[in-house]
Amino acid sequence: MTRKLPIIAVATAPGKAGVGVIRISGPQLLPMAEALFQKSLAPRQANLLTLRDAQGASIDQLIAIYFAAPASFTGEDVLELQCHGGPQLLELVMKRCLELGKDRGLVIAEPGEFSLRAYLNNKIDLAQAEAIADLIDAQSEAAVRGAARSLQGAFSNDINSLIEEITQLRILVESTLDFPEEEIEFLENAQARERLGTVMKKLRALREGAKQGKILRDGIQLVLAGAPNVGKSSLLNRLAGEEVAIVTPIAGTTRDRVKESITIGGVPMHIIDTAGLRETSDLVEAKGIERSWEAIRAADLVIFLQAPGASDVAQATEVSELKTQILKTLPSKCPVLEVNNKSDLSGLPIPSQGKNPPLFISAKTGDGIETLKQKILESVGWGGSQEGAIVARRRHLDCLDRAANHLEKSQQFAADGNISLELFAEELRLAQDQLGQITGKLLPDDLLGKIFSQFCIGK
Ligand SMILES: Nc1nc2c(ncn2[C@@H]2O[C@H](COP(=O)(O)OP(=O)(O)OP(=O)(O)O)[C@@H](O)[C@H]2O)c(=O)[nH]1
Ligand SMILES: [Mg+2]
Repeated sequence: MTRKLPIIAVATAPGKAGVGVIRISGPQLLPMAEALFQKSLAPRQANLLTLRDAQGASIDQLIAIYFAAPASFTGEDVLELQCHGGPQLLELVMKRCLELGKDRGLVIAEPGEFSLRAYLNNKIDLAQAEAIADLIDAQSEAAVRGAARSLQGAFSNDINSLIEEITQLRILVESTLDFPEEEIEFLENAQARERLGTVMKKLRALREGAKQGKILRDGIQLVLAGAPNVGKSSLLNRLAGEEVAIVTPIAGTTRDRVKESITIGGVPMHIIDTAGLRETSDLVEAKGIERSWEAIRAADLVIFLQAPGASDVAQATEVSELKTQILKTLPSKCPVLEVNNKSDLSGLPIPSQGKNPPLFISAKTGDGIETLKQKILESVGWGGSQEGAIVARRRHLDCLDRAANHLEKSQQFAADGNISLELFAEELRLAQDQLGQITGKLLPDDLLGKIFSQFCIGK
């Protein structure tokens, strides 16, 4: 994990391009860099140079920039080669570098190893390293901006200031642990409960922001489910703005899941159209329906689509049975939006009843689709504001949840009749550890390996 050998990788995407960048990082790189070009390299300057093979034949004319440690991305010496962007050419350049760097132990970098080194050399913290990967993987403009904010440290700063506040509280508490008879007095004098209350409030706000950040990063798995022929595929096509799925008047048209990614209000949505749910003796359709249930089991949001025709009693019962079955299958906390399609057919004005009027749309005419989009965003808890948004991961949310649990426990140990300063302080410490895991201050080594191995090579 913490090897000290110099590493090399192509930093740009595979394929043909005007420019392809190769990056080398390691301790004391300058002699190797100068041996490559047989020229001295001025640090932090663009050097236009020719790279030659062992026989002296030119491989490429390129721009080399040398960054001396610690003023580089990884905190080590870094050599960046901006070559012409041909895959074969980059391979040749890599080969030549590996040849000349052999004595120094130059090896090909593992996925995420450059970012890992930046993290280990304290150039960035873990949340920022994750933000680099998220910036590159961002699926919408809002996600790009959120990842950039996290990379600049917006999320880490909030976490760090919370850790600092907990530290101050711990210092106060631990300094009075030796005087147990004064526990109540201490809590009051130090305004410990109020301060804890403030920390908890800030943590809640941070969690809310991180929840939004996870939606921005991962998007939403939105499953369109319902009986055959209600217009699921038509709705997918309407939302996607193109004919992605086959639509016919025949019930049972969609046999397999059809997936399309779009953005709604800046939020990435992975929409999954499924086979209509019904009893069937057709083997292929039955397999498709099993896949519909699988999609429902993994959904972040399900749209349960219905259409007119359910007015006769038998069908109405079927619809309500289907609804019950869907509700039973969903992951816990996964919201369901009940939507009535084909509003153009019924010819009725769209009714509005109470707080949550039923949603009526027409996939055919586009009626009600804008309202549906708003409802989709509301259902998944999207706050609507992208200002100041960051990106966050499940890992961050889990740490914030665990930290909140510890703070709640510490609050219990500060409650009248149950005061224990020792346990109060211990829960504060545990909450702080959880927050520290987000920025990587306290992180088990195996987890570190897991996080960075998900990066791509050259990052
Ligand atoms: N009038 C009207 N017809 C619609 C609307 N939406 C879909 N349809 C029609 O309803 C029929 C079924 O539509 P699909 O989108 O294939 O329905 P589905 O739910 O995907 O059906 P399966 O794949 O069989 O489960 C087609 O003939 C569509 O043209 C709508 O809003 N209004
Ligand atoms: Mg369909």
